[in-house]
Amino acid sequence: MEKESCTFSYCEKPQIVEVDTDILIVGGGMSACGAAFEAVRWAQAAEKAGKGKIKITLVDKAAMDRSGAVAMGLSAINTYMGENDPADYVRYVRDDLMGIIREDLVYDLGRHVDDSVHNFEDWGLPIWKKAEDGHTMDGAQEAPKLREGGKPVRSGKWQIMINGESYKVIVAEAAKNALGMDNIYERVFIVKLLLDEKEPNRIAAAVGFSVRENKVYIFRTNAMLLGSGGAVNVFRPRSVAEGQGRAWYPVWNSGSGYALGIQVGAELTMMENRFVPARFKDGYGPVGAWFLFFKAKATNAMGEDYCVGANLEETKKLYSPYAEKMGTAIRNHMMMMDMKAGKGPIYMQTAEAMAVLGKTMDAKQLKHLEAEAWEDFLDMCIGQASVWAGNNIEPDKTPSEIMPTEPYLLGSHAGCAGFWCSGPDDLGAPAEWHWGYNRMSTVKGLFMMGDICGASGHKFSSGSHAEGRIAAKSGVAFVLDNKDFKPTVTKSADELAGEIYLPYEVYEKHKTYSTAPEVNPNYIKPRMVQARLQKIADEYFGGVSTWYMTSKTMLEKGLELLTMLKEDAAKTGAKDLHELMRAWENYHRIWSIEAHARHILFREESRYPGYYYRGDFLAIDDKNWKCFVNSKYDPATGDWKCFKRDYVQLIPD
Ligand code: SFD
Ligand code: AMP
Repeated sequence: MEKESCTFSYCEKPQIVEVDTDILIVGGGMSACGAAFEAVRWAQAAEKAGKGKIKITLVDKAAMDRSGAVAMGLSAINTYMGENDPADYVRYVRDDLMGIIREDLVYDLGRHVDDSVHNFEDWGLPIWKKAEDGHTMDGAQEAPKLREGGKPVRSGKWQIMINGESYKVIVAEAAKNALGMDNIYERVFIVKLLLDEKEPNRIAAAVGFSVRENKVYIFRTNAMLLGSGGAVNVFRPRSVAEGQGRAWYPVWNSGSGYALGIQVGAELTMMENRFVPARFKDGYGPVGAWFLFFKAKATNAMGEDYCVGANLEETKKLYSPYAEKMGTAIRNHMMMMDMKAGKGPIYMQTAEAMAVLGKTMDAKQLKHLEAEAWEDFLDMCIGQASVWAGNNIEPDKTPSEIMPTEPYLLGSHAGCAGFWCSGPDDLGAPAEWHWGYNRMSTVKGLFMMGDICGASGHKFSSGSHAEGRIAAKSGVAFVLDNKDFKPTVTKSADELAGEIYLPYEVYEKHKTYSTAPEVNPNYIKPRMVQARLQKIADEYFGGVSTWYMTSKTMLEKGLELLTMLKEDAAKTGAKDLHELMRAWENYHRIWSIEAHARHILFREESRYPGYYYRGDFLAIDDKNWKCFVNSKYDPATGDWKCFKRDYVQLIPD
């Protein structure tokens, strides 16, 4: 078929908006909000010191108040050090992520994260506190702030409870106040990044389009802070038909974070990793508060703990010494053992847990406990509360089903897929782990934060915010050191706009060829691309339909099918701006899943049982694979290379 191009002969030509800035923050989520807040502080200090003005601009595909993973709110902050030692945090993250993390990045985060949490409280986030007599007070009750010595209610060693329905609104407000709305572009979807024309491997610009107006944006920048999240809906979700918008990871994080960086050649690390959370069935409600705060047990249908006895002994045979650490992947693995043996459904024993807690409570406290159980969902996953209501589930009377979800790609929860970034230089890390600016990727001037900064999971909301601040501080330093840089973009504004609007043009050109424009031999609709992508990923790369199982032969076949999907996806037809966004989201998903599959193929072992399995290498093989798997796409040649980098343990056991 002829190659399509956009000359705006069929679709309306957009207005082109060009913005010149010193720092461009891409994303408006937790890390981007942290970056905005911190960048302004350092820029103001630099200006006061006579170093000139630094312009900071933020662009988000959505509205910051409710964009990203924290849109619906959260009921816990999962990373708060308090009385704990950041070195212990490193041990915890290392154990949970099967032994391979960048300990410099994780330690660095641990030593900075609490200040973000203290700020959240100052900005109005209600944090639960322990009263003198040890009872739990929710955030509405009068109590000293954390900064003033107030004791948080810990659900686990690292997690604290909050009344967090408005968490994102509060954090976004602080970022917006710092930056000023004139410097913020909401509902502008970034499609691709551009390298500088004159200086090799140097970031220069980002281009995108408004999802509401007929406008294309070109942001030329000196430094860029990328925080546009991980990837959902790359694998076929468990939910079907009209429920398909439901997933655990936010449906609007479509792999842009990965795709944008990969395309300009930033080095990736641990992209073979993924996250398969155990969640309340169908509503995807969180389990952490139930396990940690309510002390509930998860069992098989016979009421047996699936993480002990024969299951554990079997698991040790393949996955020792990691099995014994009982991390997230290992717990999943043993749950799946029972599910595959027909011992499901798996239940969270909510009623038992509440009965135990209720033993020491009076009627009023019991009512409060029940409210807390509902609030855990209402604060962060309203759909799950609806599932409870719709299925007549009263948590104090009935257990609830849990299940492993479809896989997601991310690096800030119990996952670590992302970019290889420069770390701090004061923690004794190998010299090749820091190349000048903290959190800068291997592309000069391009910084990574939150879900897409790799090999450093368990940052969560607070840690992503803190990481945004770390990246912003070094981003400002970078700009001050490179003041004279003038970004140069090779392509003209019209060419760039034509590339972005191509799916629109394709649709307009051919739409009358068939009676129903939805079915047309000249283009493929975004929905169809997505269905095909999800089917390939699910069936060949280890999704739910194969119980997360894949192998060399399956991966190779899937990658072959992906190549053909890419060819067809280049002929996507988009009927409006919304579908144009859907088209580009799909391209970003395809880049993300390709990186994922290539990494799994390269790592010849099953490092993350419970997340995915290589049937041809079912065990963990520390002798050959206790190392990072990194990769790099070369934008000049189109080659993609995977290679090993040494893992170095910095914090002793
Ligand atoms: O229940 C573009 N997380 C939890 N953290 C906690 O501390 N406590 C919890 O309770 C948490 N839980 C939880 C969590 C995540 C999810 C998905 C759920 C539940 C359902 C983790 C944190 O939320 C997470 O670590 C951070 O939010 C990560 O921050 P960041 O900045 O990496 O991603 P983001 O916040 O999702 O923001 C992404 C932004 O990018 C924008 N964007 N903008 C422009 N152009 C494009 N092409 C773009 N693509 C994306 C988005 O709009 C958004 O602004 S629980 O599991 O434990
Ligand atoms: P979740 O609700 O599953 O996202 O978990 C919230 C927090 O609790 C995260 O820090 C998890 O790592 C942790 N967590 C969840 N389940 C368990 C468990 N069974 N044991 C220990 N930690 C858990």
